[in-house]
Amino acid sequence: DVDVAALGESMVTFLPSRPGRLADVPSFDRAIGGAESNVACALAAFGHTARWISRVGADGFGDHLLERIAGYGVDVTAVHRDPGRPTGVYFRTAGDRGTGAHEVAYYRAGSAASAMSVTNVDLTAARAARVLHLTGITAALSRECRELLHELTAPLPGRPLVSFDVNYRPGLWGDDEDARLLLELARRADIVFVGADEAEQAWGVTGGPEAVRGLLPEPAALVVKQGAQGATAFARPLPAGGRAARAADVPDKGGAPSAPGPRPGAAPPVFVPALGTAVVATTGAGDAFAAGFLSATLRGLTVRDRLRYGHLFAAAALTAPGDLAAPPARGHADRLAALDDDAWG
Ligand code: KDG
Repeated sequence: DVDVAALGESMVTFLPSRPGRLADVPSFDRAIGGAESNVACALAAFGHTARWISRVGADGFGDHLLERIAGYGVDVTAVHRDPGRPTGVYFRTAGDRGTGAHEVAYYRAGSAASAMSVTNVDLTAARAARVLHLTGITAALSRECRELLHELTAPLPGRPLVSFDVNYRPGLWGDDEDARLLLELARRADIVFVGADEAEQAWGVTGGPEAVRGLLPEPAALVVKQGAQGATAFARPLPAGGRAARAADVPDKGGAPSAPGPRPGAAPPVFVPALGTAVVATTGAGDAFAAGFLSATLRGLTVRDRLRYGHLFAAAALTAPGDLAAPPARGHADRLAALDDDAWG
């Protein structure tokens, strides 16, 4: 089994050569994007075994995605080529300096990945992992993709730990099923990531992390990201059947052991402030955060340290213009994560 399998659509991304409206940008630089492969790439670059599962077109952009993602050390052998459908692409503008707001133009309707289904995706490869990472973006792509997520989040014995990043993209949803579907999927997961702003937009929750937990009491770990402020996690011991939970019982150096099985009762909130970072682009920061948190989860670290690794990975992504940044070097991250609370931030 790999440490993490991540399933979802990736696209060739076109980053603007200069700031301004999409209508005015004269040229673009090619990069790659895709929330789930971003997580797989960051984890592989940090030394974990990671697999990306998807479909791409039998075209040059599909070649490019496979080559770049494999270049991070990610196993791409479960990615299928579809000769009948193209690889998706998207264009974006530079974020506004103050708010980070940017325009995005997707060209992904009818893409190879949007046709992912329970019959044309390697479910065995998805399940042969300690953690299976999924996002709400996939739910917005097609009915077949929704069925696939439903299948992969079914509460079967021995399933991998399911990690779910809500990743609410209002522009991708063509119907008004978004709030219900995203909530249903989040409730079936073991680890959930959601921005406080997304929870408000998707579900109308305004009361902060505690209010989000009220809506999502089931997942063993819920992480509510609060932008530049920090993030709050509510984490119970992970389910005993989950493969990551068994591995987490063997802490690596510096990590506190986690208890072996689920324990009833409410998990107290743990807040960790974000690192002060000069932001270049926010795209991909949430994926990096998830990768850092999952890395620390796989290593059996404490809730505080899982959040710290999330912030450390996110800080690296915030300072890069594209989606993907190299995660911090392992030894450096370990030293920063071990700082006293007073020195952190
Ligand atoms: O999190 C970054 C992603 O949003 C970006 O890579 C594009 O996956 C993407 C999407 O579907 O929005």
